[in-house]
Amino acid sequence: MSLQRFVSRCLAVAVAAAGLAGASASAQNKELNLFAWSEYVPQGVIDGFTAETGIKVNYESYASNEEMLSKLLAGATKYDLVQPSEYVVEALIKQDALEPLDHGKLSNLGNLDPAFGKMSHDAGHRFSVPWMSGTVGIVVNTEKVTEPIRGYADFFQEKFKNRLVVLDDGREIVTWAMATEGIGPNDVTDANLERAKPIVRKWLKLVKIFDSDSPKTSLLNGDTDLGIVWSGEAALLFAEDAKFQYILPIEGTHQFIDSLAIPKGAKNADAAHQFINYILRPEVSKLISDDFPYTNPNTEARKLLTDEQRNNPASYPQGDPKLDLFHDIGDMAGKIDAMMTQLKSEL
Ligand code: SPD
Repeated sequence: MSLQRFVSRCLAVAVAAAGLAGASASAQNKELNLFAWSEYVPQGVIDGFTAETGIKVNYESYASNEEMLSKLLAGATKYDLVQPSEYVVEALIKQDALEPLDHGKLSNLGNLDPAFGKMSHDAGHRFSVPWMSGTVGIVVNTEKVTEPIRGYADFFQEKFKNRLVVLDDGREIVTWAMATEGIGPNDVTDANLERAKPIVRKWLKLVKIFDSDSPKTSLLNGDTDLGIVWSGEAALLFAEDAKFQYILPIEGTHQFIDSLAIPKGAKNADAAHQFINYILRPEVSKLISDDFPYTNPNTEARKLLTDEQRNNPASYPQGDPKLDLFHDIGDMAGKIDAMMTQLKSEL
């Protein structure tokens, strides 16, 4: 065979291979398996993305970081995009469980508030892009509860037994108990867990409903009068009726940053990048705020919000509240789970 024929045959093989690879890449990126928090992703955003790109989005939801982690790390299903909070992004990066983001595919990254790119869990958005930020705080139905409620110690009182809804989230609950002892949210040690344990035991007996999906529901329908909830839930309550006041506990509370990230080995990583870039558009990000009014990390989207949205005290807190991000606490997370399971089994 002549050299020329050999080269042209090699080229033909290479082109065919590239065609096959392209075909399989495009087949692969025609769907997106999104694993995200419940009550957080508007159907309109998913539909808009599909209409524009032809990519079908399979949205499966979870109610806690721990639930997401256990399914993700079990590896049974392959997700293309997950939505962990800051301390879980930190843990997943340490475990080398995330794909680095290709910033060349994220032309809308510059719309984000630069402050979010300086946070230690993922400085420079190497692996994650913020979806929404928020706080954990107290909602008081002021028509039913007239005494001042300033923090966790005021909230968990015997007289409020069976009138309380709280998040069903062990790390959060333990943090509240530690805060009443002056212990920071990231100082989770065996000794500090032992200090928190009797407090949590007493508190759990006062709670009527544990609900991380939609804690606003029981407050709205009058089944509970006080709640410790995600700020976006509180913002929806306030927008519905100003009798629902949001208080950031004086002992301090969690500021969370929930972000999109691509698990290592995701089959549809290109579709995942397209989705991330799509939600970074100001008008799309505003749609998320319209349905789920957390703190929008997108500077350009914030400009599109109404005054009513920007002035909602749960979405955009005023003053100088004591807020902390959570950090990865390694094996102590399992110890919190075990303690919470034991205390709940005593109820
Ligand atoms: N329904 C959406 C709730 C999002 C809450 N994310 C924060 C988790 C911090 N533990």
